[in-house]
Amino acid sequence: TRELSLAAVDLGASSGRVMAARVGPGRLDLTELHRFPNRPVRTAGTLHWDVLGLYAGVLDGLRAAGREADGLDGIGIDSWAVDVGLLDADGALLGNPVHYRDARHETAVPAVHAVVPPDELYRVNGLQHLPFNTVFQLAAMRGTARFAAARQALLVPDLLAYWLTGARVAEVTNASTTGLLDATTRQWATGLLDRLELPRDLLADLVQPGDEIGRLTAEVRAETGLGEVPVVAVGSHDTASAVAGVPARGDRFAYVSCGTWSLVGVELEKPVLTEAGRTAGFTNELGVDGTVRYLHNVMGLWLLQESLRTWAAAGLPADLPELLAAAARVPAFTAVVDVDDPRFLPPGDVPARIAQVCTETGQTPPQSQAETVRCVVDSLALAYRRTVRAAVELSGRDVDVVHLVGGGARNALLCQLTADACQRPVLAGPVEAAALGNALVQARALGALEGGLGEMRRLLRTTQALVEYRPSGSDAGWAAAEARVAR
Ligand code: ADP
Ligand code: LRH
Repeated sequence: TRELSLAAVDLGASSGRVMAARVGPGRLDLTELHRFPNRPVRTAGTLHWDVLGLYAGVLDGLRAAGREADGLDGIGIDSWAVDVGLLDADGALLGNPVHYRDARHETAVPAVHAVVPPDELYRVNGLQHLPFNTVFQLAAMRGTARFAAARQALLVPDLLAYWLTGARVAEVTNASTTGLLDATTRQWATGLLDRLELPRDLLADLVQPGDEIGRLTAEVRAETGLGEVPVVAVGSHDTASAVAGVPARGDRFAYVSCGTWSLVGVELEKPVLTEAGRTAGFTNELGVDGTVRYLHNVMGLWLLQESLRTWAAAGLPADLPELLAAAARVPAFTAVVDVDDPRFLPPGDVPARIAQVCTETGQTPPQSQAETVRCVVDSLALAYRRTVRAAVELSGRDVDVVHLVGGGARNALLCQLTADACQRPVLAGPVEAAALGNALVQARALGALEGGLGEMRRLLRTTQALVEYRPSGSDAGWAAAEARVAR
């Protein structure tokens, strides 16, 4: 075993980054080489991802990685889930991938459920019902000229890997977010595809984290100055990489992968496909090394991001650390909302929507920006409380600690309130858990590390700085606040 230089490409809904990792026995260093905003673009009524802009950012980052490290041993790519690019018979991209926050997907929900009722769908795919799951997106596109020309649908990391290597694959952790993967057999659910009249060959062959996807093409080598570097499949769903990057000891832990979304749950060996889990909104996504990420999508820091965007557009202060400092001085539970209210999903004036929900639930709406931020942070901690409790009850896995990873680990107010709300210690960090999980899977595949997730996590614990928040205060305030959030 030797030390390797790796590039971890991690595309979140708010920004993309290319990180350089040095990994070997006892060593795990991560440096940010290139970060670029991920700004959705609306054209002719449809919200898109600017996927060519993102790919250009990836190439810039890889060029920098090659320069800094004097060559690279491997590249891994992870991104947000569910969204796909359609390729025509020549392998050309048919338009920009549609953003999961576009409202059109949900028009197909009744049509899909008419063919496969929701409880039956869940028994096969084990997925939390979200109106933008790929199965609904594809059904919504049926009948369009674009769909008629499509021969293949590639998830975003697979699309980027295709452009880098020429190889078309479907990495399994991200495939598990489509609604078209059988949660039990872990193969494409051909029965579902047939019933929904979606062509089987629309989906590429599955690969596992650790498999080599291909080597950089001559074109990419010329663009980046790199050699024939392998692109290695990682947990290409960012949440799969982030959970691999949780520095847990043993299996009695819950996690909050806290970025644009907050993915809250536990890690299991086998899926839980119960009706109780379905109605509670729990998903069985696949993780690295055959694990199951039994979790619920909580609306997450999106509520803050979108509030800041609204305020900035109105010329109001929009500095997050300053607003959080002000929110820390607002009394707790002035107002609380159910962050999972579907009205918060689409882009728009989130502070106005929060005010409306408060009015509907008989609470005085926040009177200032600081009160709005406090309402969001209290309400997120409250959602983590009920979700951790539900994950424990539904899975039977007890937990002693909550690991909070991703950008939210920088939010000390949120971390402390999460410890208070969950009545458990919170271990915050690493912020770049997804990039670390990405790099660790590559490092093992390329021979620089041995062992399973336990060994990877041991390396994380010995190399990454973590902050512990102890639970404080009484549970009574949280229990009362919980009762106020009308579900
Ligand atoms: P994604 O991967 O979904 O794009 P990240 O994991 O990068 O998201 O997290 C971004 C979020 O992290 C921001 O929306 C913000 O709420 C939070 N964050 C980033 N920096 C800070 C900071 N200095 N203080 C508090 N929160 C922060
Ligand atoms: C987080 C994430 C989440 C998905 C959502 C679409 O970035 O991948 O796990 O549900 O984006």
